[in-house]
Amino acid sequence: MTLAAELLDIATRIAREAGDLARRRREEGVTVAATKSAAADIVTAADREVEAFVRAELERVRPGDGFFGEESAATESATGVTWVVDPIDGTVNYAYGIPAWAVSIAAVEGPADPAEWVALAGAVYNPLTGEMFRASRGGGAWLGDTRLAVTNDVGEAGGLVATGFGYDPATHAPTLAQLGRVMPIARDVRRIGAASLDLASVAAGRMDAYYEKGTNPWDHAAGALLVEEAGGVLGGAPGGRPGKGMVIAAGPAFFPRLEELLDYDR
Ligand code: LIP
Repeated sequence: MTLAAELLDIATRIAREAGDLARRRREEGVTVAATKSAAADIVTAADREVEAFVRAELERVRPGDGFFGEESAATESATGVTWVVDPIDGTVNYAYGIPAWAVSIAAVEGPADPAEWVALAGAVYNPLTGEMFRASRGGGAWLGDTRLAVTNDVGEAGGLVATGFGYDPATHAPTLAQLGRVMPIARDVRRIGAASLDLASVAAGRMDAYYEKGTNPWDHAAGALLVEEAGGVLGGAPGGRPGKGMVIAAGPAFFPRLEELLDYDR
């Protein structure tokens, strides 16, 4: 078994257990534990508990690996492998009871700078639909037994484009200006509220493209590998064309049309 396949098995098992834990906690009710960058940027008690569970499991089965999660301090890797974890991606959906949130777990190799990471394995699990999206480097992207492939020719109607809006009010005006530029080439626009599911949707051909400014590695590391392994093109994420601040993902024909309308830095 290759290292990537081994890491994917671990990511998949832990994502399933973590997602099921988060689902059970949701059934008991939601406790908002804190806010982060803005009042709207919330952390629930379940975010913290699920991240602690994932972290402890990874430490047990892969001692020495690094950890880079949304809710706790990062640790450096002694093995070259780092786990990039969002225990509940789509926390606002989770809190409101909207069934679009996921556990996102990626294993990456590389130095401390996330821009230089190479993702080896990634799992994105939506416990409410039971869908486990998974990919390993060179091993393809999968949903169950179905190998995933991005869409390519979007035709005259334009692409179905997913996006997101950051919590920082200073970014809202430029974000809306970018959206205005994209609309003419979009069939329609979706805002799902969980970056990992947006990227998994592009990998699965359910969306033609996704872009968002201001996501963090834990939001996009696993999903970016899904897109790459499904034949998509990436910008601004590990494995993608250089660009910081914005992630862009689409099929090979649609990607350049979208990229030329967007600005990675704004
Ligand atoms: C969220 C994303 C969402 C994005 C938010 C945030 P969280 O992750 O997935 O789509 O627009 O900025 O990063 O905070 O719910 O894990």
